[in-house]
Amino acid sequence: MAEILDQMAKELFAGNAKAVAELTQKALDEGMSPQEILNQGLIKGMNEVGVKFKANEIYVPEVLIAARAMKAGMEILKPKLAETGVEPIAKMIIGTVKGDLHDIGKNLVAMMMEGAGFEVIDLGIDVPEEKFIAAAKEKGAQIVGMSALLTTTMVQMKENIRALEESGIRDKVKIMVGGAPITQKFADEIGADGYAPDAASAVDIAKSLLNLN
Ligand code: B1M
Repeated sequence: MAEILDQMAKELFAGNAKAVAELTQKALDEGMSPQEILNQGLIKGMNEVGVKFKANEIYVPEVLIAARAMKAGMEILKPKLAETGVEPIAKMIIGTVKGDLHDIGKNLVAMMMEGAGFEVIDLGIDVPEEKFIAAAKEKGAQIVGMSALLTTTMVQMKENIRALEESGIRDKVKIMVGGAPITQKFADEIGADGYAPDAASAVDIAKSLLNLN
């Protein structure tokens, strides 16, 4: 039984979406629980992707291909997870800030977070502060993630944090920021709770912010 899951993790790491989908279905057919398939197959494979990506042993294209394979497995698993009432480890909303259209890095972060068991609500690009606030309230998110790639839009993060404070939900969420021009120093200056330089570290930071490590 465990062999299927090991194989699934390997195929996911290799970015073989078709094989991951087939193995996910096979594991379900053989009576494995959706939770077990998620944790020991899909998340295990994605964790390995995160480790290698952080160590510069694989790069963005490989991560994107692995993420697509993860998605293929998740499409089969998601309805079963819903049926069995398996809860995500936490909820995160994420978006690229107002005025900014870059989303490759943000999408990678979202995929890695999903791969780690978070429910991710992706608000897309060019997201105004009202949308971050409304989504955080409506979804009951524990983490608000913001991405910016331009020096002209990174300042919008500060505006968003101010707006979250004014809306009264600042203390109910952890705010995480990232993107090429963002630094730990900038994150501290604007009052964010966490900063991650890459998608794999984003998972570690998010977990530590929520004491899930
Ligand atoms: Co644009 N662009 N771009 N661009 N673009 C940059 C960012 C730029 C550095 C290129 C350059 O001049 N050398 C420059 C910014 C300069 C600056 O601000 N100092 C720039 C510019 C100027 C522009 C335009 C203004 C160009 C123009 O029209 N004159 C324009 C702006 C549009 C807008 O946003 N309003 C523009 C447009 C575009 C495209 C649409 C053509 C395209 C985006 C396509 C898309 O995203 N769908 C694009 C691209 C592709 C780039 C470059 C080439 C690549 C960005 C990228 O995807 N990197 C970029 C130059 C470069 O970086 N080499 C550039 C790969 C990605 C995986 O990395 O996004 O850093 P990154 O994400 C990483 C980490 O940062 C981190 O994890 C990710 C994965 O490890 N991370 C987080 C990201 N978000 C996070 C959130 C977190 C945690 C970690 O927590 C929530």
